[in-house]
Formats: sequence, C-alpha cells, structure tokens
Amino acid sequence: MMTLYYHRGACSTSNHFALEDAGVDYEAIEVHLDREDDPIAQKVRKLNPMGMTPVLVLADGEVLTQNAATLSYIADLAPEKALLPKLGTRARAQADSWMAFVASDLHPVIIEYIYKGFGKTDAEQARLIDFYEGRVARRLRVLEERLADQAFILGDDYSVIDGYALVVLNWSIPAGLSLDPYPNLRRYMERLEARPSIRKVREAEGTISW
Ligand SMILES: N[C@@H](CCC(=O)N[C@@H](CS)C(=O)NCC(=O)O)C(=O)O
Repeated sequence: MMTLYYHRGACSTSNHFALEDAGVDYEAIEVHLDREDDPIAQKVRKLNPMGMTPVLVLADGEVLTQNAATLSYIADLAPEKALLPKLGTRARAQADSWMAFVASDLHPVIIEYIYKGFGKTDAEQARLIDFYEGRVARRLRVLEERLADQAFILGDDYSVIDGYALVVLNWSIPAGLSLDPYPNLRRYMERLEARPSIRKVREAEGTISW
C-alpha cells in the first residue's frame, strides 16, 4: 500500500484527491513540518531532505516527491479513470504543460504574494504591492481565460491538475488576494469543491485553519 504524507490544505492535499479519484489502496498521514520534535515530521524530513510535502512512499518503500511527479504517477496507476491523458500522446504533452504552469507559475506566485507586506518604508511597500499584484494577475488571467468556455483546465473532463490548481487557488485566502475579478475561477473552485472525491478528502482532513 502507498503512504501519502500531507499537510492539510497544502499542495499535498491534491495528491490526497488524486489517490481517492484513482481508487487505489493508500493511507494518508498528516504531518506538521513546523513541529521540530514531532516524530512524523522528523520521519518526513528524513524521507525528503527538502522537508516538504507531498511525500509519497510506494508499496516497496521507494520515495517519490514533487507534485508534478506524484500526481502524474498516481494518475497513471489508474488509466481507466482518465485523470490525465495517455502517456506519449500530444494531449499528454499539453497536460504536462498545464501541470508545469500550476507547479512552477501559479503555485509560487500565490505563495510569494503573501510576502507583499514586507516593505520597510511606505514607498517600498507600494512598489512591492504593485510588483506582486502584477505577477500574480498575469497567471490568474491565463487561467481565467482558459476556463471561459470549458469546465476544467484540460477541457470537459477533470484531471489531477485541477485538484492541484484548487488547493493553490485556495491560498488566496491566507494571501489576502481577492479573486473577485476572476468570476470563472470562482465558479471553477465551487465546481471542484462539489466533487464527491474532494468532499470526502476535505472531510477526512478536517477544517483548515489559515
Ligand atoms: N516543488 C515542490 C513544492 C512543495 C511545497 O511547496 N510544499 C509545501 C506545502 S504546499 C511545504 O511542504 N512547505 C513546507 C516548508 O516549506 O517548510 C513540489 O511540487 O512538491
């Protein structure tokens, strides 16, 4: 059986969604990496020297990290569920491109938006806000346009990339980032939260305190 180490509401939760959607056997263990002496946190830091989740431990003990890899691996375990297009196809290359967009564009810019308030003077603060707002808006506009006439990132069907995008977009709450200018994104998030697998994982993980 696979074991997922996750932190509630963090990007690792998208792997929890994926395991649930794939219908494979798994256990999910919550880890609090900010707790120095916590034995689970210590174990995860050994498994992943980056000290980050997700950490996926496969049935034979091999460790897999990095969302783009873990989500693709889980999706490919259950090809009949079509959580990603088939390997080796043009559609899969496009999916890889969107996975990379979420992992290396959307994910970091929403995190860095949290740091917009770190200016030491009013002038520096104003410059930082302008800078970070521009960076995040460019990414959000891409997704907003993508979702103008389709329900999910890859088209009419849900993929593991959507689960990843959802947790990242939810960080707009702790980041103090308004999604009001992005009505398609808001509807998309509601659509995703209504999915039975996502509701099940939300219930299993419990309330997120931002
Ligand atoms: N590039 C990594 C990023 C993983 C990541 O950002 N994990 C965050 C949670 S969303 C984390 O574990 N943060 C803890 C820390 O940085 O101490 C991936 O895609 O897996």
